[in-house]
Amino acid sequence: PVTAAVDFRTVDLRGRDLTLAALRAAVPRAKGQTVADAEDKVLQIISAVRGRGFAALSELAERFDGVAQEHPLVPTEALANALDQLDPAVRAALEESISRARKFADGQRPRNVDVELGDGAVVSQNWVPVARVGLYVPGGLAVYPSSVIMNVVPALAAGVESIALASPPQKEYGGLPHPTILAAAALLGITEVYAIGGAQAIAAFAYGIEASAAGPALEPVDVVTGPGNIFVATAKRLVKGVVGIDSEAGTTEIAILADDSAQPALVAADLLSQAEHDPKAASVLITDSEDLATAVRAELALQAAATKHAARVQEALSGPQSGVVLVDGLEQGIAACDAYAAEHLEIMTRNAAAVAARIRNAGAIFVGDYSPVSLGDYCAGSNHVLPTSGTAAFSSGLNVTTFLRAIQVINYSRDALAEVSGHIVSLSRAEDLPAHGDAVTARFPGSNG
Ligand code: HSO
Ligand code: ZN
Repeated sequence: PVTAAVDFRTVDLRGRDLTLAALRAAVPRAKGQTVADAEDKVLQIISAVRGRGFAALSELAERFDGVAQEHPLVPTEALANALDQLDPAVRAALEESISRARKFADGQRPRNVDVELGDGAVVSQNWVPVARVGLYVPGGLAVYPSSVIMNVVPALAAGVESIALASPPQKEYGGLPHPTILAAAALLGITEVYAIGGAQAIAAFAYGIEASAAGPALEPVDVVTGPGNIFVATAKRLVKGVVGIDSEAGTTEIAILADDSAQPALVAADLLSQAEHDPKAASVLITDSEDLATAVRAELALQAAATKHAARVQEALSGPQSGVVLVDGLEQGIAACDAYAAEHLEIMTRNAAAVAARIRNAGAIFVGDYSPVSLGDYCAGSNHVLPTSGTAAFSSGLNVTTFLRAIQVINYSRDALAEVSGHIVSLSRAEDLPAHGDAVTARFPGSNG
């Protein structure tokens, strides 16, 4: 059989008692491809878009996408046409994906709470959607109608009223985003779609663009979400604070924690599936079984030779960001998973659900032989916009709360305020802010508080 030259390297952690920081440094991860590296270029793009609006966007569309563009708004007829011409099998699949994503998103909506802290002393927490969001759907090496669903469905479930979508212009489609992306947007009832790529889309959403001779304004948004390459992830980091963002969802990663009970062909197929996204994609196997590692390597060589995007896959699997991490056993395996904090983590061990319950850091966890990452990419109901490059240690995948704020509402009666007024006065004196106390005592003239 034909095999591909895949250089899937080994990191051997066995017998080493490493601190968390040392473990983090030891697990495979791309160096020199960090957000900081892209920062200069992205800052230039952001300032061009802020300074010169649609004119800058059309120059960038020319430079990066090779298309001539006056205004990036996609005409509504183009959306309707794309839906008309959509392959029925793809339409059915998108509809199933939307229906599962909707059910799960609706189930996630957090409940408002009212807590009575004393007689007439009520504090509430209300979840309120942001008014307007900008959702990014990448282009690049593949077409991602599934990412339209992953962005739009939780925003709709949160109750966001104004939704704009952007995706790179495609030369072969007359400068519009890919027709399947337009069709997915139309299926979800989204009408404000822009042909804008990469960092420039994030900048346009964050700062907005005023109306001009080129066409109508692009109103600024409150939250920007969506996956993308390193430039998109960097742009999101740079506009954070001006707008809210989801997580840093950059180049894709899969880690698999497996023991000797795992099936090598399935482990290899899953590692390969995410390597297909990008030559910089990361595929990591964490195992205590040398036999499994050997068998997976052989499978990777076979499968990587036969797959459609063989060159991309071989580059990804052979890069420094991919490889096998050999561990002493389950405990060290779990520690390695937490240190790596994968975007996607598959558990292919005995008692997979119990092992999964012990993982602290991951964007999403896929349990057992029948929950591959591809299921989550398209049709599980879960979201595929997830934190990458270790940011899962502190951030979450896209979900309904990404588009909500928790607003606390304070409602005390006269008597309820009187009950704590002395404490407020004491604390205001302790902080040398006596006017704070005065604001309370002013409500009770004649009493000696
Ligand atoms: N695995 C990607 C999402 C995706 N895969 C879209 C296929 N299409 C990042 O989670
Ligand atoms: Zn994928």
